[in-house]
Amino acid sequence: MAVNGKDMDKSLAKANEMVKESEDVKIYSHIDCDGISAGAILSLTMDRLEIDHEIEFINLDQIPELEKENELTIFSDLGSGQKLDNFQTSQSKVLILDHHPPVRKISSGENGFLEINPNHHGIDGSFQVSGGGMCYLLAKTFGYHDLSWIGVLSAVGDMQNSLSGKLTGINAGILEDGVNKGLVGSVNDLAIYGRQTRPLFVALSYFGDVKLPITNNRNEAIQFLKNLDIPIRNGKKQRTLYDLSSAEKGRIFTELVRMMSREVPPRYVRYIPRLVAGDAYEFLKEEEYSPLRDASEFSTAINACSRHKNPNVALKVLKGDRGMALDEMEMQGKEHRQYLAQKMSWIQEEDRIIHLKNLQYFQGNGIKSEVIGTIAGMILSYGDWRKPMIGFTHTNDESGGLKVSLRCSRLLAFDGIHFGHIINKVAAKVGGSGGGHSMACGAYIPGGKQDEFLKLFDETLNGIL
Ligand SMILES: [Mn+2]
Repeated sequence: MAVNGKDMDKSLAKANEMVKESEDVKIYSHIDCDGISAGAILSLTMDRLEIDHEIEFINLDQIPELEKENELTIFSDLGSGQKLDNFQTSQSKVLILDHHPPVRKISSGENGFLEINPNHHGIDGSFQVSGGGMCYLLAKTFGYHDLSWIGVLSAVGDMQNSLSGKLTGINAGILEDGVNKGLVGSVNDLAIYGRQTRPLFVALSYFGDVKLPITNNRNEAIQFLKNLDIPIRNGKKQRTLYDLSSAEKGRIFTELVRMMSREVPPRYVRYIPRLVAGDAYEFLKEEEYSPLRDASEFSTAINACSRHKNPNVALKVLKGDRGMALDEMEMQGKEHRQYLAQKMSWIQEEDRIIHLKNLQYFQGNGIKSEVIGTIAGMILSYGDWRKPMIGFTHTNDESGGLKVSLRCSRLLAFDGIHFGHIINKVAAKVGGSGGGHSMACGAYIPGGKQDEFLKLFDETLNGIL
């Protein structure tokens, strides 16, 4: 389909009318970083327009009950993939602002049902605009350009910059609004997580994708910095990536590229610079060395809230609360990190990583299904980076089903493997469903189907890996 942003602008103008005409609004948004950010943009927009509204964060498989008393129901960062027959025939108007692959055809907005989705207009919803980005485009029709920073955060939270190392398409336009408002800074930097808050040697020890001597080894990381003549502290303060001069960053870049190039098969070498550097986004109104200052770290803090079913705390912080809500969010982050560390050592101490020919997996029984993906990503650095890591755990409901999560090195994705598509096919063959990104995806499968799933998955990768 041809790119037709103009048609999307027309739809956004219609959405603007729908919102203005409504006196009470119900918002359902996805319970992840993108969805919570989307909810914050909508809620701030409603506040400014003085429209009564209520907001609820839900999973993609939760189709809400129809509440007839609301004049307008908005779905953000979800809705396009859901059957909404009840809503479609109801008296209540419906607005969907989503970027996931749509199941319905493009909507005209007649009968009070308007769905706005970039995929309907030839615009890619995985890399060019997030759910929060779609909500920002609506906020922009009211002139609220200052909410653009939240649109940047949602794109980063949705990993829309993960393959190219920067925001592109509509996301780049949203970033530009943030830069013009003096709210967001964009810098090309080392792609090492923890720019503001992590001591540099700790951040380096978590540097992933390829196993290096510094991986999970802080002493080696300290030695690495010494060899490059980079001090690890500044007086009493441990230096973070944010403190480094560009010359120092340049030395780290060169050395990391050299070390990694030695570790990977020749065909991967050309992808290495993309793993080591990328654009970082900074929120200029936030305090330096706070986790809110860096988009990537902010999104982790929001994820910690959503994964432990505490999205409203993150919502408050996004809407400006830097008091109680921020304290609570920091507490939640701490608990989250403790939980992860505990589960990580349990997997390692019990040697729970099992290797098959083309993949590796662990049975994470007892791990919360919301964090099984995070754990799979972390444990990958203790396994074999050349193969995907798959984690299994039970779902929260009574069905006895399994939640499956997969993470892999970005090198496999750069090489053209899309595990989201693969997991979708394999899950369907065992009576489940799945999908997601090329290097981070998941599925739900019936209990008792784990072995069959693994066998099929392993076979599918023959000749691909
Ligand atoms: Mn999203």
